[in-house]
Amino acid sequence: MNDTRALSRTLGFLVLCIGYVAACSPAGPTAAPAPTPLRRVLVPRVVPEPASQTLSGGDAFVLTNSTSIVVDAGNAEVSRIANQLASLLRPATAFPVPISTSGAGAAGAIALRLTPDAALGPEGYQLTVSRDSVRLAASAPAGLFLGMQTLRQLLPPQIESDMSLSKVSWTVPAVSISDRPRYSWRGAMLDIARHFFTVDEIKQYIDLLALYKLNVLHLHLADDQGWRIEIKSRPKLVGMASATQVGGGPGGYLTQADYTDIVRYAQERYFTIVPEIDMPGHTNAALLAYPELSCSKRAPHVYTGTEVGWSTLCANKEETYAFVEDVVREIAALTPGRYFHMGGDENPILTREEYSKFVERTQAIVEKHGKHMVGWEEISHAPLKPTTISQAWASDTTAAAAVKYGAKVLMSPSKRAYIDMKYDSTTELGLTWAALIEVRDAYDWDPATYMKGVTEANIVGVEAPLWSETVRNLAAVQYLAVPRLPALAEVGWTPQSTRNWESFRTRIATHAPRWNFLGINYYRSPQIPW
Ligand code: TNX
Repeated sequence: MNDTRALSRTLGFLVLCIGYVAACSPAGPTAAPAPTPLRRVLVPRVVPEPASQTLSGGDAFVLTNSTSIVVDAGNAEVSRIANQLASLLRPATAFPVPISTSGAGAAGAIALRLTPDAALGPEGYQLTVSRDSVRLAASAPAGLFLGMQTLRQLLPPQIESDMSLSKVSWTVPAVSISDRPRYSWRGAMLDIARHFFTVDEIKQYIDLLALYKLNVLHLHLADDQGWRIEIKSRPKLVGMASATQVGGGPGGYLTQADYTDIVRYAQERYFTIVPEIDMPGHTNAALLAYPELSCSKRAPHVYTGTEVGWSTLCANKEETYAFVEDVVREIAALTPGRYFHMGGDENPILTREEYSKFVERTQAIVEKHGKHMVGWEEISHAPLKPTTISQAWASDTTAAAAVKYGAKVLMSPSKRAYIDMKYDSTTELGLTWAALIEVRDAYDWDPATYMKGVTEANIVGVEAPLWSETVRNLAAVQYLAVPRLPALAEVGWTPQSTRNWESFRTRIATHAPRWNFLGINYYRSPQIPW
């Protein structure tokens, strides 16, 4: 942990002690006559809101020095999740939290169990907390991992501290939760092309997304300003093409080993990595390395500005498809997830026919390498396979065109889900071309009715893109993402009928102390009762 993160965690603790007198007082929360902090501790605070939950009203479970985690013997994956939970609980509590495999009852313990239950689906879970035990059950490991995030949020925010805090009462309210997501794709996109982000920064972003039960990280790996992933058969891509970024900084790229490391980290958190190589537009960096892929005779130049829609691969050259083949083959081989994103956005240079031909041939290459294609909504100008996913960002006509091919739609409407937009006119970071997006704008919309011709059955999920023209470091990423990303996470997870802005704004307010402990920079929206 670096010093600034440690410092911000310590500051988080101090802020918390001011806001939550009861939780920090030497006598613990029950002794101090502090009704406001106590009430705050007890209000529901889980984000995204579970599909169904009941506060039993009984005594809370209290984590103590003798609390253990119990798992069934013989399942290494469940044991790994138990270890993740123990690693979450140990630093702040300083309790040993041993893990045991014992068939016997789980009195006084946290039990993690796989039990087949079709109603829960692959990501659902059941969490039952009473004074005597915490029982977390799911039909698949992903459900246990997601349920663990709920348990985490039910604990006091101090649980996120990496210093031990001896005066906290580690209670979990007595609840019964049965939960599963609305959509199977709950994503965030990080643009590491406009500004480069390191492996460690990407992992820290995954950690934040995991807290809100997202399960897809889409990496935008190439654009005009930089190429960000090593392709062994195309070595020039990691020369000059990767050594630039917006504003002229040094750029950078992920080696294949780096990418594999991210994929593994993501898998351990039940995330799918969706790699995007934006083509045929947004390809100036690729053309710097391989100018023969251009239709134009002019030599490409390093580009560090932020204009879009001016570069393209040549759709009429066979060399272009040999290049696409090399890139897709190598990235597909490194990617266990089912998808390859080919970009496809903003290309006014190619004719409709040329563009369409490029998309169709790329789609065939992607399928040949065992993946399904994803592309920004413009791809529906070409005939799409039903296995292809169109990422809707602007127009209902284009989204509806994808539906006509039987393709599914991933909802990223720029006026709601583009977290690179400013919150209001005073926000320093961010862009404004789509909208100013306050937290309520990000929260208050229904994917199933947002676009004409796109209904619930056509939608795979919701994704929050974070383009990085103005975003230079992780603190900036966090500021734009929080609290809009938790808002969009709830759009993607919670049934529409259960969602409610008033409830969201009070629940998310209780997360600020947690973010302080985690060292997460966030926007103090005036819409939230902090
Ligand atoms: C549009 S929307 C883009 C990106 C920019 C972004 C900035 C879309 C598919 N493409 O190239 O980075 O706006 O908000």
